[in-house]
Amino acid sequence: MSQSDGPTLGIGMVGYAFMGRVHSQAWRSVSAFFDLPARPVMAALCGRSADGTAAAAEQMGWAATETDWRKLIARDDVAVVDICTPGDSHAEIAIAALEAGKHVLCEKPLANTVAEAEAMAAAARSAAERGVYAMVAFNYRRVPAIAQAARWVAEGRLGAIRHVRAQYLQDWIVDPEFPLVWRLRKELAGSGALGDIGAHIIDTAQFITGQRLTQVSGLTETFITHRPLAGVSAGLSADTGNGSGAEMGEVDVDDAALFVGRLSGGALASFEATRFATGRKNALRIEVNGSKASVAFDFEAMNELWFHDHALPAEEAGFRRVLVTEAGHPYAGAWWPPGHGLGYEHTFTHEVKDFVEAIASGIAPAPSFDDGLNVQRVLAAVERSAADQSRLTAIEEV
Ligand code: SOE
Repeated sequence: MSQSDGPTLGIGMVGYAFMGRVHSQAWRSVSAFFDLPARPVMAALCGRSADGTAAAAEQMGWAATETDWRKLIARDDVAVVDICTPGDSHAEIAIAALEAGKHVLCEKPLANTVAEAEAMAAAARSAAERGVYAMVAFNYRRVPAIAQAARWVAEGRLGAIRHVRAQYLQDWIVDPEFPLVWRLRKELAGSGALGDIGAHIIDTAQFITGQRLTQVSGLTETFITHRPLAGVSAGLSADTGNGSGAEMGEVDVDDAALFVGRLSGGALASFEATRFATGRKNALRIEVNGSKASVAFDFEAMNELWFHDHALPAEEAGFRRVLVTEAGHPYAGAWWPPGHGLGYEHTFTHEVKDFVEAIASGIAPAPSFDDGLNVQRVLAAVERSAADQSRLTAIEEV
């Protein structure tokens, strides 16, 4: 029986900017590469602008449009609500969708505050009892190399985990003329680099090690405190939305966050999330050092995983490159022959594949909203720590 004859799963998506585009690509492609228990149907796209949403739906392959997310949730042809909006609307939309019996995929970070995340997690736990599931879109768990690293840790290949060294390095706002887009406004994004990309390395570190952070201590900095005002909808683009951009607005979020922490298994961890790493575009990097072996990864070479086997004689040891494109590697077998490689968008296809399978099997997907709440609590702890300057020890000048 071809997939076109089998059961379907109506998808409704809210938002059609960068995340909406990459999620659309995932929903559009997943059935062509994975045999799913139900075929996703791109039923409706929701956005505030009727014209913008209609154009996006036409280009991205959505069958219908809505301009009110409440109507999207109410549609009978929508069984899954995919939330691709800024964080200030995640809680309201997700809770209403879950209460309406719709499965929810929500972009990260889960929310803009711990209180919102707690309410979302409670709604998800209640919904799961009714067979309605929720997942957070921490897509980097679905990079084959990162999933393979987690496998090796779980198999004991690295031994006792001693260190996690995680960075997420970007440089898209180094220019002081880059406008005050929504990712730079606390009321919309909740925080700056810390929540946007720091959330990813927190989840990735916890996913690979299978451990959770128990304590953190951090620093944050805002290097450029005022920027030209932008159109609210502008996400990553430099679209000021208001012509000259002469009027300036205060930046009320962090440009960079550095923090250290202890993991529940005793390892020490360091994290760096910055949008000012000039020359680094989307460098999610993580290195895990164990008593028996280490792994190292850089998203800017996302098909490669570096492995050091400490059991080898020192004369032979050192990090060797594993090309994570074999059929036996996570997800890779669904795509191309070894060596052809995958990209950023494939991680979202893997994400929706796992979500559809979880829904069909009645097994709650991961990362759950509880996992998202945990990350939210880490973010809040870093912010509290960074706000307490008394913890810093000044160095006397010579
Ligand atoms: C901007 O920092 C951004 O688009 C993040 O919001 C995404 O989560 C990340 O995958 C790429 O960079």
